[in-house]
Formats: sequence, C-alpha cells, structure tokens
Amino acid sequence: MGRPAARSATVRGGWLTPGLIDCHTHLVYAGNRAREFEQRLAGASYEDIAREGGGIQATVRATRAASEEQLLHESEPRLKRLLDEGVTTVEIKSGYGLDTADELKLLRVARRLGAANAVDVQTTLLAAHAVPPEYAGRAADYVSLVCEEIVPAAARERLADAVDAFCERIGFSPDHTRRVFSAARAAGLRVKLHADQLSDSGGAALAAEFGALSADHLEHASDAGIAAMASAHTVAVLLPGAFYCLRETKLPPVAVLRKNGVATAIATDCNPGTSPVTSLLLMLNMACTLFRLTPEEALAGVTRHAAQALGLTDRGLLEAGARADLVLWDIDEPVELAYAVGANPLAGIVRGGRVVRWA
Ligand code: DI6
Ligand code: FE
Repeated sequence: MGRPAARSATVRGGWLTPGLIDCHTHLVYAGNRAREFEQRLAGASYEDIAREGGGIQATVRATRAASEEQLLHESEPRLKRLLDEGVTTVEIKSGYGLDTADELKLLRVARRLGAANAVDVQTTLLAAHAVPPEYAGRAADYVSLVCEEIVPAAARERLADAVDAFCERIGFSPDHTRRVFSAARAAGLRVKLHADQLSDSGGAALAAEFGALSADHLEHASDAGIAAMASAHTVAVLLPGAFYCLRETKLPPVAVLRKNGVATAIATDCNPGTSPVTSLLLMLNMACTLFRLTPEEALAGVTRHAAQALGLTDRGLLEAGARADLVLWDIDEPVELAYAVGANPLAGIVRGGRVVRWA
C-alpha cells in the first residue's frame, strides 16, 4: 500500500530523479523467438527471417492463439522488470494481432497491466506493423481494414492513446503510412512512426508532416527529415537495444539532431525480435557508449523528452506542479545511472505522491 511520501519517508543520501519513462515498447506478446537469435548468429539477417515467415509473423501466430489471460500472464514479468528499475510510465504498442479482435485484445491487456501495477500505461495502436498472412500480397487491402475498421474501433473503445506504423521496405510504404495517419487524425488520435530504421524511406519528414509526437529509430534519416522534425517539434526516439541486437553499423544522426535542437528520447523497444530488452538503465549506458550521448542527454531521454514523445506535459521533470513520480537512487553522482552496467541502484519509488517501493 502506498503512503504519503513526505510523512513516512526520510530521504537519506542519494539522488532523486523523475520516475523513468519508457516511451517505446512492444512488451505485450506471446511466445519466444530465441531460436531466431541462433539463426542470426548463423548468418541470417532480420529481413531474411521476416521474408521466410518468421520474425513478426511468428509472434503474431503465438499472440493470436493466446487468450487475454495468457497474454497478460506472459507479458507481466517483462513489465515488472522495467518497474524494478524505476519506470513509472510506459508506452505499450499493439502490432502482434493484425486483425480487429486481436489488436483490441492486445490493447486491453496493456490497459489491464496498467491497472494492476504501479505504472501508467500509454497505449499505441500499431496495426500497421506487418501485413498478416490472410492479406499476403494485398497490403493495400489490409491498410483499408486498418483505416476503416481497426483505428475507428480502437478509438471508439478508448483503447489507444496514439497510432503508430512501421514505414519500411519490409513494412508499409509512405503512401500506406499516409492513409493510416489520415485515419488516425480523423479518429482524433496523435501519431508516432517507426521511421528510417533499416533504410531512408522518408519517414522522418512524413512523421513531421503529420505533426507526429515522435519519429523512432532514425538510423537512416536524412538531414532534411531531421530539419522537418525540428520544425514540427517531433521528438526523436533512439533505440540502442535494437541497434545493438541487429549489430547495426549506421549510427543515428545524433549531431544533426543536436544541431537542429530536436528533443531526443531513449527507450527499450522491448520486443521479441530486435530488442529483447527489459532494462532502461542499460539503454542509458548504450545511448552513451554506442551513440555518444552525454549522460545528461541520456537521462533527459528517459524523463523529460520521453514524456514529450508521449504527449504528456505533467511529468518527466522535478518541478512544482508536476506529478510526484520520483525515484530515489543510491548513487553519489547522476552519471552513475548511465555508467554502470548491470547495477541497479534503485532505493525507492514514489508514484503520484505515494511511496510504492522503499528499499
Ligand atoms: N521495429 C522493431 O524494431 C520491431 N518492430 C518494428 O517495427 C521489431 C518487432 C519484431 O521483430 O517482433
Ligand atoms: Fe519498435
């Protein structure tokens, strides 16, 4: 049970940060894709595996077959691992159902996870993640289903806070993405985009054109795309876990993001294929080690800028009037949060002004 922070807790030494925010996850899914890890070690690429019916489609089969209870049961341990490191707000995407009933099932599980745990869950409908097998070769028809049925249903049932799409040569084209975004706009939902992860598909500029909350991945984004994001105040979400697991060599354009003053967030991208990651602190380290962010930039990436990537203005900062979502860390200097690998210096969590964990 929570208790009022001020009365019951005496803050010893250490540092307080805002509650951490993981603004990009796909943590609700069923099944296991550890075998693909072995296939990739043996030389297969992520795209090869996807083209052969593995990858996202393998998780879609397992997720469709799972009941809502099973899905909840399989997903909750992943969420709990994030919470163990001070996450108090998490975004969860659908995208492994790919039909109306199963996409809504996934979003309902995400909402239930939020109700049952000490965390705020923001849900994102990612029905445009892959073309399901029953629409093979008919991507445009599947996009029609997404626009005419799935987006309106998710909005009507208030199950989605935003809409996302995977704009990529193995995902959806810019034209298809535009249709999905127009449907989202008609339903009154903000958009986000998986943009320019594997190739420059013009995703960053497309996200900006629709005033997206964020454009995510961005390894291959062009300078013009980044400039457009700056004008639209679209947040860049960098995902070092996927970069690392895919052994990507093309770095996201961090210098260009800085030069254009684009707010930059960091997230786990927790998913069974490209980022089986449930440690946001590890992402802080990787954002610094791999992408050369400063520890201060990385910390802003999981607090203030992550809140912005979700369109949340009431959190992510320590200031009067903000939600009292706080984490107490047993550290001497903030840089330690990004410096150490495998250490978890969490000493306490306050959520909405109530102590929910005290070591
Ligand atoms: N980009 C990603 O990194 C994940 N989805 C996406 O659009 C990968 C999802 C998976 O492989 O299951
Ligand atoms: Fe993702």
